[in-house]
Amino acid sequence: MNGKKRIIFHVDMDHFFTAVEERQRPEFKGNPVIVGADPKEGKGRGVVSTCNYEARKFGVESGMPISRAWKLCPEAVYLPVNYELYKKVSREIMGILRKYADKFEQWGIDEAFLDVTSRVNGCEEAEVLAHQIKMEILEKEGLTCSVGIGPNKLVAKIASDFQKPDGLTVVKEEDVEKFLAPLRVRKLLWVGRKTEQKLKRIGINTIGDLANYDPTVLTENFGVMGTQLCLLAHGIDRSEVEERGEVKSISRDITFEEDTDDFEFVLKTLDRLSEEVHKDVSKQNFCFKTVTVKVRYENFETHTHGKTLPFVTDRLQDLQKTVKELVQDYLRLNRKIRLVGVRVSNFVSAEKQKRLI
Ligand code: TTP
Ligand code: MG
Repeated sequence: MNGKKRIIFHVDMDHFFTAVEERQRPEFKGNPVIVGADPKEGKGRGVVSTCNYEARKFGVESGMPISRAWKLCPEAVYLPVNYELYKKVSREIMGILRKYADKFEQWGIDEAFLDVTSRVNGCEEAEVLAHQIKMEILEKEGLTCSVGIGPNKLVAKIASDFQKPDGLTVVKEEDVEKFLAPLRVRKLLWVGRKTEQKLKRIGINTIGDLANYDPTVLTENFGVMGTQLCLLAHGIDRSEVEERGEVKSISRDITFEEDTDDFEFVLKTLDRLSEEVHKDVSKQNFCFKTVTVKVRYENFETHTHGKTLPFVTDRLQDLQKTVKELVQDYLRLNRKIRLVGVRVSNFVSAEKQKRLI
């Protein structure tokens, strides 16, 4: 770090699962919507995954037994969890966010940290950038999010939760302690229900109470965690935004309606799968280096064959040409094929790639 003050964003989608559902079915908008287990008219056994803000007015919340949600709000629209769909939307959103950051870290399905230090000068510019991000997500995905801006991950994360939905909260370094002081200790990362109870017993309810508490007593009571808690309460967090390479590969498989030895057809299918994979890769702003094909014969014997290119690319032609090359050996065997698949991996973000050139 060159001494420049860090500027970190935390972006968190608003009522994510239900927002995606409402996007698919606009007629639900304005009504309470709950995604989770089947309520079975109050006899269901699972939990609420999430609910929209209309349902929250009735006291419904994530993690609550679905039977309790039914009691609180029987008139809500209840929907099952369509995880594949949310994951797909999540990947697209992460693709948008990734290009705005020097360093990017996905945190759960609908959240991410962005280190934007080199992209802006000061908090005003950071705020403009955050508006731009919110706008792009709204235009491209039709979804709102809340953004927190702070000098570190801890403060950014708490800030994104401060005004929800569709919020934007900026906390300057000099205002950190004032911002945190009135909030419940539970808001701090790593403070779970148990620690919260223990802190309560010694009279600590807010982050301010914790910041003012004698650090030696905290260490006596909580060990190493006591010291950590003390730092957090003062808004100190030096952890870096870490590139985790969350998405390791993107692939598509298809099982033929009937086992086939029509190799023209197999090649055409692989071309189509490559197009689909390529679409996903582009959406996420990735370049790739490794291409793998999968072939399953009629007796379920399955083979994969991969190749790492001598260059990084984001071009469909490169993908299709490599897939053709890789599959040749399997086609020569004249055996009936049941399934084929295409996978790309070894990603570099396209932004980074541009900077490297
Ligand atoms: P959150 O970001 O915690 O919640 P949210 O996006 O629904 O609402 P908010 O506007 O307050 O951010 O979680 C993201 C998604 O993760 C959420 O839409 C559903 C899922 N989830 C569960 O399945 N179970 C849970 O207990 C929680 C907290 C979330
Ligand atoms: Mg969320």
